[in-house]
Amino acid sequence: MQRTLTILKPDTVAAHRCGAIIDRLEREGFAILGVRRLHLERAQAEAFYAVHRERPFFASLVKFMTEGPVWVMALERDEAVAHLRAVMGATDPAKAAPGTIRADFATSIERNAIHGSDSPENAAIELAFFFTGSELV
Ligand code: 3AN
Repeated sequence: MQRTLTILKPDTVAAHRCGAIIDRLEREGFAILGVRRLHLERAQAEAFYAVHRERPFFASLVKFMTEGPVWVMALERDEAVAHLRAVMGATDPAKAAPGTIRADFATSIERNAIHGSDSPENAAIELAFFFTGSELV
């Protein structure tokens, strides 16, 4: 079993699509070990996306991620990191395969509905960013 972190982004929360996406995740075999609904502060979003600090879209990404509440979830299943990435689809919804979450719910490369950790190493870092170990049951 492996754990990964997902964020249902402000566009998903505003569109009331959290339930639809969670239904897909559960049908894909993910167990939800932890859930938090929170409105990220600017410093939190900047820290979470620090790896993208030099990218031209960084300021816009931080503005988007702080525009409204998000749902942060810790997920578990076998091959959780790779499987979540497959179920999410490509970053750009125009390139996301049919049937993926981003193909169905994202509206642009920025407003792309969902985040998923991109490696087991980053999953561990991102899980610790939002949850203490004892919170994940
Ligand atoms: P992913 O979310 O698929 O792992 P990353 O980590 O490359 O993609 O990008 C993090 C986030 O930054 C994306 N989810 C998206 O919201 C935003 N983003 C990525 N690339 C672009 C871009 N070219 N223009 C605008 N926003 C972008």
